[in-house]
Amino acid sequence: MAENLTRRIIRSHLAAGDMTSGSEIALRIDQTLTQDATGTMAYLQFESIGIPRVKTELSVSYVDHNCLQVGFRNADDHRFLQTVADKYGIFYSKPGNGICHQLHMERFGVPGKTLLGSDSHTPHAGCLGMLAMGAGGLDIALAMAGHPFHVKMPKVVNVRLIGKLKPYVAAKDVILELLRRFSVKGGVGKVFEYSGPGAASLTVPQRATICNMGAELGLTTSIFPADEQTRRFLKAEGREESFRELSTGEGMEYDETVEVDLSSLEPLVAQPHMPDRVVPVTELVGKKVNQVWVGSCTNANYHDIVSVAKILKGRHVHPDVSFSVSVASRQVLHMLAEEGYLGDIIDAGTRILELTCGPCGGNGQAPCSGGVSVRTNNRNFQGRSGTKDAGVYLVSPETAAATALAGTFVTAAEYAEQLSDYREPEHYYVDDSMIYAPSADGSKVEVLKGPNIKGLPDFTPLPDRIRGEAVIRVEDNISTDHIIPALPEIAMYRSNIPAISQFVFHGVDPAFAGRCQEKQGGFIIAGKNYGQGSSREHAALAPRYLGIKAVIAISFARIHSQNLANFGILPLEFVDETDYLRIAQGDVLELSGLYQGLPENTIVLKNCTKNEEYPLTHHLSDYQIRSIRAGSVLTLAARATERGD
Ligand code: MIC
Ligand code: SF4
Repeated sequence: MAENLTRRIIRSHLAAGDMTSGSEIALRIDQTLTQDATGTMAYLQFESIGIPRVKTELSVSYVDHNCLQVGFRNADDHRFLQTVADKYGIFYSKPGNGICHQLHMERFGVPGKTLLGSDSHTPHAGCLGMLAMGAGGLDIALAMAGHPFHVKMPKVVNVRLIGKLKPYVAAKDVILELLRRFSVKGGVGKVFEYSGPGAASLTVPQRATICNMGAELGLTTSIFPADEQTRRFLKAEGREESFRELSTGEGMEYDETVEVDLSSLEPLVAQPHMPDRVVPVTELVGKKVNQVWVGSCTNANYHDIVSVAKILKGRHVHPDVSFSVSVASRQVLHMLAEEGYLGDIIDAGTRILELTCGPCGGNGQAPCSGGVSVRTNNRNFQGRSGTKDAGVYLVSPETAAATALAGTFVTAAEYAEQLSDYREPEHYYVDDSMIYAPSADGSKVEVLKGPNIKGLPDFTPLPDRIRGEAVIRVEDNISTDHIIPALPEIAMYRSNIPAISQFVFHGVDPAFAGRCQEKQGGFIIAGKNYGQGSSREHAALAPRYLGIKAVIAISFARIHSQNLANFGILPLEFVDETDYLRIAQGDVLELSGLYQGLPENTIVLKNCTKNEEYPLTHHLSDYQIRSIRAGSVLTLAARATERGD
């Protein structure tokens, strides 16, 4: 049996480690991407490592998240990002050019390469046969400095697709079906590698939607073969020379196989407040809707918006619905304008938004109180939209457009005819004039930092004994949106850790930051899958600033546990998950003998209030233990640079 594509790419990029699933490997990274909300920290960290130029084949800095620009902070951050990119050898995509994942797919992704991005939806580029992973900004900074990326060797699952989608059933319904089957925890420690005749029938942008939202399954990443579809897409982008054939599936060895018959799928919807609360749209037919938004990196590509335009053409949005569209890239917007589709969308009574993430992370378009909002993005955690008591429902663009017209949930089945003649363009319009190449010699470039850009906090080394209170106890599936919301009034402090730390658990327990300051930090106690969702390292950095020393959970999401370890917070797990229930907020807890107990994995948590002991475990590598002891990965990396390693 031949080796699968994921393992082939890993093998060809392996810097260290043993490729047995679950053990730590170090991977060479070819390309990196950042976006503005995580990029500011990533570049401050890169600067602090002290290297004159990035060592990757390609690094790109996109600006797409924090673009509302209420006050000076976002604009200052953008200026910082542009100058720092120019100085250190990074391409810079200006705000207005589009959303990072869509742009990377269009202009830079290359089959067979590795990509690390400071955004959890970086696996989007798996649509091109790349091994693309999300990580915290610090991991990206280290990758740009030439360090390999440390990750657990994943299990590889073959997702065999057979059959063909009906015209009103979309790629979004494929990934919603997988979320329905496997849940938001189902993909942890795994890669989904797609194969089969159904996969061959999907275009690159359709594959992108599926890979993108694999992040919601908790996957390390997702990948499609690089085949004729890939060649056609790269050719249409004027980049056929980047193509290289890479197959998946038949004759290859996998840890598991799953089959999905595309022809059996019907339109699906993820209900509030979790992407895996999936039911058929037909179950909600008749339910009134207040708002519909088509947009985001998941579903605002050319095919998506053309389908929306075809459904809207000659019709008008329901009077009780606020309908908005954000296109994912300038290339797509230009084509829609030229081909008349934009006119059909405007005529239907649509609010046209900027080419950014926008409403996805609550940057504008918050729904009305108790509202029903139907969206095409990937996450619907409570409060993420900006209205805590609103319910966000995730659907395909086709379902969204049909629903906007009806004013209640409906599928796009009645538009099947209009949708069935879609063809991918032979040529995409290409205009890279909003992507700036860096200066050949960056030594004279001045990096401009506004007053909102604060330096990095100090990372003091880990003591052998930690004592403190359980300052909060939270449930299962706490996302980073619960820990540090992406809302604009908070996200504008992404480059200012002291300020953003005041918002930790803002929507869950607004007294948290004050309590931490009063108690000088302590412990977070959590249920399963703690830290799912985004890659934002602020969900670790800000608690660390508040004095949190360990998070003790039943289990963790991959990127977040890595971020905790990067910044010197211990991610520890209960051996007996019922012990989670024995700890109450305010209990005084103690961990001792850490220097010996961490390498031996024999840590015991003492509950001094109840006089009980709970055995703990961890999945930290030796490298992570060393970095936690040193205070952070950054401390270790800076030492290595000083030594000239
Ligand atoms: C998200 O979709 O949650 C975000 C906003 O893109 C985050 C990144 C961030 O918090 O800046 C992500 O997915 O990693
Ligand atoms: Fe932007 Fe939303 Fe995509 Fe995150 S998920 S990159 S906020 S569009």
